[in-house]
Amino acid sequence: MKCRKCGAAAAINMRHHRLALCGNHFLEWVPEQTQRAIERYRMFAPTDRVLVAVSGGKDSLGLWDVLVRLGYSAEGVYIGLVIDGGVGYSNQSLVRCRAFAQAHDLTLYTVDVPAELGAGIPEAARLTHRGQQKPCSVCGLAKRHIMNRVALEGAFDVLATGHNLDDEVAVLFGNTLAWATGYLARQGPALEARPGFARKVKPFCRLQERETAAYALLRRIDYVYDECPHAEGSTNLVHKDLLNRLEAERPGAKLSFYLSFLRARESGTLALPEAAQPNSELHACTTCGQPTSAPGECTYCRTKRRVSEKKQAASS
Ligand code: Q46
Ligand code: ZN
Ligand code: ZN
Repeated sequence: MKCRKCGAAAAINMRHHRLALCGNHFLEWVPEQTQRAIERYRMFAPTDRVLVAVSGGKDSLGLWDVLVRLGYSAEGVYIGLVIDGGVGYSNQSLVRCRAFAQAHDLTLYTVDVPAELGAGIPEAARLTHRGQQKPCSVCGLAKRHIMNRVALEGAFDVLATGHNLDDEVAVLFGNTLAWATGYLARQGPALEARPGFARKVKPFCRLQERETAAYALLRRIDYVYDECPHAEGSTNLVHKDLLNRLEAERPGAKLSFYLSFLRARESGTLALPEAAQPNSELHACTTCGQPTSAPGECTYCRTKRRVSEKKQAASS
């Protein structure tokens, strides 16, 4: 297989694009594709300040690298979840993020979840019974809350995450199976800012996971290979596996499913009920001030309060 641009040996063959490229041309292609997505979905302008949520994985560090190469002002935020006591997965993630920021002379904000929430993620889930089998619900809640806070406090124009096509399609597939119209109405490459909520974008949404992995490898980005141990056995991974099998049989199925969905919604062919649109009636949390759907405290602050109460009860 030869590179379509220069005829050298191809480093990657992207069957769904009918495109094979050598390493050098692939390293040009990824930023070009990212820039196209940024423009197509009006994610942000060249002068905007971007906050990239980094986990130490290939997608988020790859995205940070691409944005910097494209000339954007991009700073990073790392949220220390303390998934496994901070010794294995979590610690390795922070080490990789710090090393990347240092090597490229970039600013990295780090937030320590136990210091914020009163406990690491698995412990908080256990104490609040929010994670009967998995701590992912508390984890998602804490990540959304903290990322939003850092983006707003730092007056960033936009918060960027490294979600790739495989992530987006798996979520779309899950939401479609459940006909979760509320989630379908909100899923997309760019989520507008609302009072108290930062604008959120996913510039890698049209790149497959194997492409972001190839990019990170070819750029020699030192990233964490392991997934979070709690991801194992999740419905999301089952959907990813199914979709990979479909893609192997029908190259382009994933991209077409995702882009057709976005086009149908954009054109109004797929009319999602108004009621499913983001709730316009939001209240400021009485403790932290972030928006919440019901008057009083937001779910994050309630969780934090319960963690503290449980810990106090256990120590007395
Ligand atoms: S939600 Fe769950 Fe992830 Fe949090 S606990 Fe791990 S698997 S990191 S995307
Ligand atoms: Zn080439
Ligand atoms: Zn709150």
